[in-house]
Amino acid sequence: MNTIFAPLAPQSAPTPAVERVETLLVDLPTIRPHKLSVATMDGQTLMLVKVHCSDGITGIGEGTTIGGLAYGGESPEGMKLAIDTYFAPVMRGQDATRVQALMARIGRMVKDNRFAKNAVETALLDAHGKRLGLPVSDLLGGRLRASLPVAWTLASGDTARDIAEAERMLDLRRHRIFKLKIGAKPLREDIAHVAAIKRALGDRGAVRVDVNMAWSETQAAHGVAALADAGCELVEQPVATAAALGRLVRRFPVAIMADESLHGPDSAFEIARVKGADVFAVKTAQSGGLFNAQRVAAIGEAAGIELYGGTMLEGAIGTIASAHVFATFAGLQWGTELFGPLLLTEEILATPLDYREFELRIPDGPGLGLALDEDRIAFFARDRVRKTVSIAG
Ligand code: MUC
Ligand code: MG
Repeated sequence: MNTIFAPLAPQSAPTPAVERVETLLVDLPTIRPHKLSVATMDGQTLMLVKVHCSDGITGIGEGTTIGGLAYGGESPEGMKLAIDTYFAPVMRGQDATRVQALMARIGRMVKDNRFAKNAVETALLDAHGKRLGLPVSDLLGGRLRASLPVAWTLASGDTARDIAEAERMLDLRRHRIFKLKIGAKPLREDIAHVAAIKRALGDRGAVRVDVNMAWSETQAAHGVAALADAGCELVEQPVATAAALGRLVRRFPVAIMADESLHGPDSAFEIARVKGADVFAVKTAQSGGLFNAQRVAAIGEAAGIELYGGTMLEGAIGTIASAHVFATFAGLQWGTELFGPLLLTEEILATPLDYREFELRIPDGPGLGLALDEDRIAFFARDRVRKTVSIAG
């Protein structure tokens, strides 16, 4: 054979690799103080991560917490530091198309840091979806629904104000499920607050509560019974420990939901093993990523535990990443609380999210299906020099 004219092996495109990982903190105000038993929030900090790939594609992810370190072991500032210092060197030069393999590599070098891992995995999946022209939900097996029911959290700290807020949400046809944050006040006051709101809303609105672990088991024994009498249909994490939560599940017919005690697949398995909750509040950040959130849901479903799509009050990016995941759950009996962006005064997307008829529509474009308003993000970014407009005259 004439070697000079031997056909060349077909040239395949080089495998897209991670080129650069960029992080930034974006501080946004909330529409009103948001009062939880652990903290009062006047604003939210989004830790945004951009993964720039060698094929010119950039994926974006988000990490948020509630009240800095008041809710859990990670903060936006800590996530940024962990990603810049420890994740980025492990990611640079690696195949950007093998998301699970890259997350496993990160997992070998970085322990814990579930929220930061979730942010990075979101960015990798966003990039890969854009590369393939597929929504993230397709990368996760495909969506079972086009939109998700969304609860609203009443947490102004004032009963009359909360009732007025709920009425406005009903009028707007934006929310008809209301989650009340309690646990900061004496039990008797909290119960009166819940009962007054349920009385005002009647059958027009479902009422649930989140105690954020504030009660002891004996307080919870009184509290859960009184809440059931007041018409509350779901009690989220009334006590801190998984063991006490499991005992309450056996004691009361009202549904008890695990939130803070659910830290990904291992804890999901432990709770499922003892049937320690009626409902799982699945959160992508608490689970340590989108794939892990699917694993938590699968464990819950296998154990007969019902599902709810939770939030860490993420902005638009984290919210839509969660929506892509929750859309793949077969059972989502308690809907979701993906209202985070609506708690913020500022829009950071070129096209706002579509909340209507009590549901959030899941974007169907490639990746997360979102376009950022980069000027607004730059404006609200921490430590950025603000652009000022000088008026000549
Ligand atoms: C939590 O504990 O569930 C969800 C809604 C809200 O207001 O706070 C979060 C966190
Ligand atoms: Mg909760």
